[in-house]
Amino acid sequence: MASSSSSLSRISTLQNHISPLEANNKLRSLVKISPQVSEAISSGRAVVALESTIISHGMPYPQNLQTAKEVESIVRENGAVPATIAILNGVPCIGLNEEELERLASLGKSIQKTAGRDIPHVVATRANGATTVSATLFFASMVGIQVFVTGGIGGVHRHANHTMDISSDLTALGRTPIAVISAGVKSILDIPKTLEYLETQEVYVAAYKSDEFPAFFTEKSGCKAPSRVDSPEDYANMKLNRKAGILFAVPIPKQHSAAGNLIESATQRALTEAREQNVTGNAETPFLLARVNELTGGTSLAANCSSAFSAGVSFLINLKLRLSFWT
Ligand code: PSU
Ligand code: MN
Repeated sequence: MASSSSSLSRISTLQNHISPLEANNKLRSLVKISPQVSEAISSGRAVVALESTIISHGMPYPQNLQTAKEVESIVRENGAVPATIAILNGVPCIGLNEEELERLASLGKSIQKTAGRDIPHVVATRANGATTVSATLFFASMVGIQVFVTGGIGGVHRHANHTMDISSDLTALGRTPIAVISAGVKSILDIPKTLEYLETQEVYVAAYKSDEFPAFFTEKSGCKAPSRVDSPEDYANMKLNRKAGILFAVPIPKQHSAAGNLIESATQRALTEAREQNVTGNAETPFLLARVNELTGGTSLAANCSSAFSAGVSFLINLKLRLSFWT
């Protein structure tokens, strides 16, 4: 059905004859919001955006499906509505049903990793796309969702001084006023440079109950957090009407943090392999995540993803209970 001529006419409808504003309106009209998310948005209930590349490319099947379901149920148990975001057959979907989640998880890396720049292509060719943090921020802000929970965000890659590889997650955060809650940045990336770049992008960064910025698997990265938030009350004085995003880094609970040294040596080895095998661009993060997982025993790390998620979710649920943050 999706012949190349119909794909081309879809591209021309989307891009050729209309202004950028009209193109965004057109894209908005293609978006499908699930009944639960739509009801929650219109009645002002809490909605939490969740990305889908972490499901397709960040973890192996079936742990990915299990984690995705667990995260959704944690959000639900706390009275909020989860909105996992992905593009299915060219339709940007805000909120997935069980069957769609299963499809996304089992497709794994065969689904296209979709950052912000890839959205027009995936939509126009009616492809399936798993949204990264940058693309998820775009759709979440389009429908008015204010909070987004994920595991680890993309950042400045090691050797970025040679490769210029800096995740578009950081620039998207710089222009999207959404609060992203994550377990920090994995040490597959250059964490000090990532923090510098977030500063350049005017992203407010705070660690929760810690002076140090966390490194996803471990509570500490060796970098001081730009600021610290100890309670939701601390956060209450902040105004959300800025143009840039906010990054809350919630350290993984102590009992779940895996041995830092083991992960660091696996990371070093995975980075060497990536260079030897000439893995670059958007293939690098999934390659490194998979190799570090393999080298450190897989399942235990996949389980850690859900602990890190839980930490993020409990932080924002706390926020919701104590502040009228959601409306
Ligand atoms: N880091 C992780 N887990 C992930 C990702 C990053 O620890 O799953 C995924 C996220 O979807 C993130 C994306 O938005 O990778 C960043 O990819 P890149 O480095 O190609 O920009
Ligand atoms: Mn990149």
